[in-house]
Amino acid sequence: MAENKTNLQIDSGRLWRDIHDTAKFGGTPKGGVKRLTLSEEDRQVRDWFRDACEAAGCEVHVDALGTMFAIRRGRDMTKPPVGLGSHLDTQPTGGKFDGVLGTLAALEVVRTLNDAGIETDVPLCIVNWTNEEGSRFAPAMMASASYAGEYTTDDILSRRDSDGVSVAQALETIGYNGNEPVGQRKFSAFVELHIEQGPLLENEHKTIGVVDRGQGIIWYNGAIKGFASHAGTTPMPLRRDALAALSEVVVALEKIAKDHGPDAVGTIGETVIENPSRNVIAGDLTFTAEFRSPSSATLDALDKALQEAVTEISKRRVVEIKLDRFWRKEPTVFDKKLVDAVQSASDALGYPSRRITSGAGHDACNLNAVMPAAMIFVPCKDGVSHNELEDATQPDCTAGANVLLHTVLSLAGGH
Ligand code: HGY
Ligand code: MN
Ligand code: MN
Repeated sequence: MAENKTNLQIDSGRLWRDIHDTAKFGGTPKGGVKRLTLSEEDRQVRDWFRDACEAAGCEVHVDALGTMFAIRRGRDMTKPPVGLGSHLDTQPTGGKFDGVLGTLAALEVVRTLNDAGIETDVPLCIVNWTNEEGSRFAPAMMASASYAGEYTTDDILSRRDSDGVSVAQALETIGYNGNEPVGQRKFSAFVELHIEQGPLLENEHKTIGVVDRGQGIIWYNGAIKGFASHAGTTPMPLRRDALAALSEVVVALEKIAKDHGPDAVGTIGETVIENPSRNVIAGDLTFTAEFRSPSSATLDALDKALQEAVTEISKRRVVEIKLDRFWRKEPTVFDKKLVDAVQSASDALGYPSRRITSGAGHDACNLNAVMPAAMIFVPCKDGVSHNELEDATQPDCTAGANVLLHTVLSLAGGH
């Protein structure tokens, strides 16, 4: 492992500027970022990112799902690169840091090595993974899941958003329908820097989270078929009210998550009532639901309990409730050697750190199935994320990028 030149540090002001400059692509009046995957705003930030990587001497390639790979040459180009990066798409009420920090910090690592005239033994590859968020197109972490072989490219290209636009059409519209086969580009390792999106690091005054595990996730698409009828003339006992049924499902899911202890969370994030009207009892609606836990057995128990609750509510309320469990991601245990490399880099730089499980899903969680992967967390204000209030400090972002720099140097050999 090349000695850690801990006096080598990233350019904090440049990274901070990039984070705030790119926030204008999809910037919202409240200071957040709305940059749904493969949208016009995503195209703008992708173009900015491509130009910045090329200006830093990288060669940029795009695969069939629009994932961007920026290669920095190393001494031995026959060796697989060390990968670093994250995602640039955001939630509808996203912030400036989720995904962006890890992608721009990867660019900053390359710029810092350029400035220091450091050549690495093996190449580096900065990656911007398409559709990490899973908000416009499901599932989340879609492109890295395909890269890891969980889905075929054609399956993902055919996924549609709520307006019926397919991934293939959206890629073509923004000009990022690359020709490189998904999964062709191999890596020796992948390291992702990300805000924690939770409160632990901030509460414990830790600068670095050395991520050793990631929660497992189950996603459902739900539908309830009741009977639309007049809000004024239908007696309460005769109603087959889809929205009242959903409200029971929401409360049941919340109770199930709470009953399964601190290592379980559950959410119903979306619902759409078909032909809603204030004086019509809701007949048909769709909804989404999810569970997460670091334990696979707990995920099984959560799923079973929800299926039972839905069956009981459906019978009692005489409505049809369909629950399609269409995505399950097993809990992640990151590569021990790589996690230790992150720990050593953080220790060498003197940052207070702790081991931590990721509550959120990340591309690195998918990649860990096909290569050694690890993550670095930094605190975010009040642990808030997926909210326009999302915030982080320049010193913490700088510390995370420095740990990324030295972890990558230890893996890629820097001289
Ligand atoms: O859902 C997640 O955990 C990630 O933010 N896409
Ligand atoms: Mn993210
Ligand atoms: Mn996110």
